[in-house]
Amino acid sequence: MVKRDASHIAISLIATLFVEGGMLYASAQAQNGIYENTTTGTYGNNTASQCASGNWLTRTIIVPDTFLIADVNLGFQATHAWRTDTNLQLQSPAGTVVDLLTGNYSGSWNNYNVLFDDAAAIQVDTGAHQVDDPLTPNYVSVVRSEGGTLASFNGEQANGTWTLRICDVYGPADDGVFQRARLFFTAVPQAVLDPIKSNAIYDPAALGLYAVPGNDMIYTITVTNIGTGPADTDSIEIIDALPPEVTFYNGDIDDAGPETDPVAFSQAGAGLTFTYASDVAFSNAATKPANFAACTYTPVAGYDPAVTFICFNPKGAMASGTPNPNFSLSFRARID
Ligand SMILES: [Ca+2]
Ligand SMILES: [Ca+2]
Ligand SMILES: [Ca+2]
Ligand SMILES: [Ca+2]
Repeated sequence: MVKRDASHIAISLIATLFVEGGMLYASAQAQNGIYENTTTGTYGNNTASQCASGNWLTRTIIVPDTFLIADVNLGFQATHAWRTDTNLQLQSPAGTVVDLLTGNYSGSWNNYNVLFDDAAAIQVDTGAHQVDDPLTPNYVSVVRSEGGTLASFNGEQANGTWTLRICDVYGPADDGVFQRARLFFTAVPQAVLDPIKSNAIYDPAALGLYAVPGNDMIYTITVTNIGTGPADTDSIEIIDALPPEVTFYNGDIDDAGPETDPVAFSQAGAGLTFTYASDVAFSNAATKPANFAACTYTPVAGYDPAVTFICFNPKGAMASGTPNPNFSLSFRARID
């Protein structure tokens, strides 16, 4: 679900855009962040039971960005003379825990310098990975977990504190030294809707009219999808507060011009449909209606001073792409 309150934007639009569903939220740069911990530390002198009871070396990685996870890989590097003593767990901000290394002390190979990736051809410490890991470059051996799968984190929010728990289940002959770990994300494509509101004097005869009381204004809300994915079908709701110094005009927005309804719609690449009768509603409430369905006022013909909010719900799944798709909604109001 994505919700963006357009009142955060420094324009006069007091609108709420709702974009419901799986494809929204993260900024495109989020997946380019570097989320890594390089604070070394010794882990060891545990027995299996101590390890299970939580006697871990702990390292955390903070993800400051907000996005949903489509895929995550974990880079992990530790020095160890008998590396399969290592038990490694990763816990997400949501609390999901996955074992990457189970501590089965099955082989004496030195060091881990791995990238855990569910898509890797081989499991850690099997096949071609039954060799010492070199320590450069970082995370050079691409392997699958021998415990759970990283896909368990898919669909979760990446933002927050990730925790690594590391222990040596077979001591005290040898300990390990944690060197570094890094999270690599692919974000779920998301719609990010950017609204702008503008106004212009209504002057169809080009008389050079001024924005003074008695004349009409055309207000236009333009919404651009600057994100990487489409908005969910029918999910866009815009609730705009009419400026207090104007009165909504419930008539033909452009008189003799080609429009016929009180609201004009246009789009570029957005792939939406717009039907005035079903996709525009009104409110005479003092405070912002909670959603489009709560806009239940029927305005009278002509100028109606009772209208306080105008509500829009264009239909379809707003597309993403290059150039960024956009749509515009215009209505008319008289300056009091
Ligand atoms: Ca060894
Ligand atoms: Ca992966
Ligand atoms: Ca050991
Ligand atoms: Ca007209």
